[in-house]
Order: sequence, then C-alpha cells, then structure tokens
Amino acid sequence: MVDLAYVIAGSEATGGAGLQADLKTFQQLGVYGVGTTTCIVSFDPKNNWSHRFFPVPAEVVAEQIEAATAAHDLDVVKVGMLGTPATIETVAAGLGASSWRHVVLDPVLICKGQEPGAALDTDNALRSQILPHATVVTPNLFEAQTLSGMEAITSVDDLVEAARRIHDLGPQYVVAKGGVELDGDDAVDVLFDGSEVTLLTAPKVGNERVSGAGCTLAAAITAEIAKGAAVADAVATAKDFVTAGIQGRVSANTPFDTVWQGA
Ligand code: PXL
Repeated sequence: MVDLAYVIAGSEATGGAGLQADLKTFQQLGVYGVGTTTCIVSFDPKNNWSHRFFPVPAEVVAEQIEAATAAHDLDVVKVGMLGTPATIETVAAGLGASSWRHVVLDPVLICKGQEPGAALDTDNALRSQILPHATVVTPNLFEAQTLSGMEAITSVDDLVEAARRIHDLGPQYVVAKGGVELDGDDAVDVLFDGSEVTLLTAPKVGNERVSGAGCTLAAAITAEIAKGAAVADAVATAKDFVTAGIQGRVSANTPFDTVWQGA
C-alpha cells in the first residue's frame, strides 16, 4: 500500500509554487498526494506578475478537509499558504479534528513580490492558531525574522538564534532557511530539534530566488515523513531534492524561474 501525504495550500496558476509544486513533489517522491485548496493566486502578466489573490470561501475549505480526511486515513499533513484569518480559523479547526503524526507548516506570510505589511493580520492568526498544531515549521529568512521577533537576521548565527526562539513557540523541529538571502557562496538552512543544531549547506545556484523552492522543500519533508523517515533524515533528503530541482529549474516568461521536481 502506497503511503499518503496530505497538503492544505493555495493554488498558484503558473504551476511553479503552491499546491501544484506540493503535489508534484509528493508524486516524484512516491507518495499518494491529497490536496485541499485554500486560495487561488493568479499572477498578473499585464502588471509585472503581481499577485492576484482569491480566497476560497471558508466553508468550501472545510468541506474539502471533510472529504479528504473521511476518504483517507491521513496522518501527515503539510500546511502552506492560507491567506486570510477566516481560512486560518477553518484550517485550525480541521487540524484539531484529527490526530496527526506530523504537521509540517510552511508559514507563508507573503509570496514573492507582495508587500510585507499586507500580511500582518494573517501573521498573527497563523502564529496563534496554526503554529500550535505544527510539529515541523519551515520559515524562510523573512518569516523567521517575523516569527522570532528579531530585528534582523544577517548571519547563520542569527538564523540559529531565530530557530531557537521559534522552537520556544511550540514546534518540535524548526527548519529556518537562509537560502540565497544570506551572504556567502552557500545556501545555508538550519535545523533545530530542541537540542541539536544541524546546518544544511549546498552551493548556491545563482543568487536569485527560485519560485516554488520553499513549497517543494516542505512538501519533500512531508513526503519523506509519510514514508516513515525520521525528521532529520527527511529534511536532509528534502534539501537534496530541492537543490536538484533548482539546478534543473524551468525558466518561463515570468521574471523568476521555477523548481523542476522531476530533475
Ligand atoms: O512561494 C510561496 C507561495 C505559496 N503558495 C502559493 C503561492 C506562493 C507564491 O507565489 O502563490 C499559492
């Protein structure tokens, strides 16, 4: 019997990020993916690929969670972009209604190009209602700064400190991603499990962020956990998987490239 993994996330219409990247990752790693759509993001090619955002009504999100969890015995879930406080409340209730072996939270506060300020109410709701369910959380640099309350993260030491502070908020495992944002030749991410710090290092592939990298990393962690891997092993495999996907990235008419999960 194939292992199953569940994802609750937003659709991203160009196919590079969000639910599309998550389900491709699950498939590539050999797990049966089940997805719930929280919102639809359609970049606007007429307006510099800015984000057009449409929230799926909260009751329809609840119905999808009901269908998915009734149809399958799911024990590992990834939570991606939620988008609004109403959706967050619904997803928190859905998470609370089942028992999970692991909840992997990619705390998407903004997607590329959005104004940081637009995310504040969502940030607070995410922190108070979703974070308590998470066993693994995968903030990028900006999200790590926001969740930890640190003024700035400019070094790997800062990133480790942020991971420690976020661990204090509840999640057992924190994967804080420096990616291309910190200086240096390597993309460094930090795993903190409450006692040990592990650095995950790979040579940077260019200096531009690649769309779908964060989604793919968290989805790959989820898939590996679904197959029975320990979290630290799942994170290491996921880092290799996303690095290969960035090396084999797909370019498009957008100003950014996207991860190719099949690389
Ligand atoms: O990359 C973060 C992200 C997650 N989920 C959705 C997105 C984006 C960024 O565009 O659109 C749906």
